[in-house]
This record gives sequence, C-alpha cells and structure tokens, in this order.
Amino acid sequence: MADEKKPPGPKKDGERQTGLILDERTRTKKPPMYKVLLHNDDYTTREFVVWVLQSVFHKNESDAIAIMSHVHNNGVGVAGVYTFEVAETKVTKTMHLAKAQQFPLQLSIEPTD
Ligand code: TYC
Repeated sequence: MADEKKPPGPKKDGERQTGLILDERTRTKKPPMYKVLLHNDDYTTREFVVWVLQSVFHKNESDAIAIMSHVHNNGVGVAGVYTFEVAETKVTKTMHLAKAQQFPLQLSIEPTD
C-alpha cells in the first residue's frame, strides 16, 4: 500500500548493518542523571514544601508529605531524579518561589551513582 510508493530512505540506527559496536553503544547509552536534594531548615513551612513537591516536582499528595517529613526528620532528602538541565530548572524555580515568600529553603544537585 503506502509503503510500496515510499523510497527506501536511510535505515534507523537499530536496523543498520554496519557491524560497528560503537553505533549501538551511542544509540543506547542513557544520559547521566542527577538527584535534586531538598534541605531542611527551621523557617520554611511544611505546607510550602509539600506544595512545591506537588507543583514543581509533580509528586502526589502522599508522596509529597512523605518526602517533606523525611527531610524534616533527616535533614536532607531526594525531591526527584532528572537530567542536569531539568534538575537545574526545578532548583531555580523552587528557589524563586521560596524567596518570593521569604523562605530560606535550599536545594542542591548531585549526580546519581
Ligand atoms: N522543618 C520545617 C518546619 O518544621 C519544615 C521543612 C521541611 C522545611 C522540609 C524545609 O526542606 C524542608 N517548618
């Protein structure tokens, strides 16, 4: 049908018959991933942290409460794991939202192992 009229065109990487191992490695390698860490402080409200985890990090309410409680009790916790650019954007957004409410909330980024 439609396929009969289409010219062959270049094959996708996975179909390539070059026998070069490098092609396959390049195609399948995952990007490095980064943890966004949330740090505890004595002034930011629990409610604000839960709201940020829902609105910026797309956590459901019960996960957001669990993460906030973990950070409150342990000093630090993982808000999410992302590529570097996405992690940076979420940190920047969250810090701006916190500053706008005069909360000293701190976040950081660290590579996954
Ligand atoms: N410790 C804060 C309070 O008792 C709550 C809090 C939790 C603040 C997590 C920051 O990353 C944080 N109001």
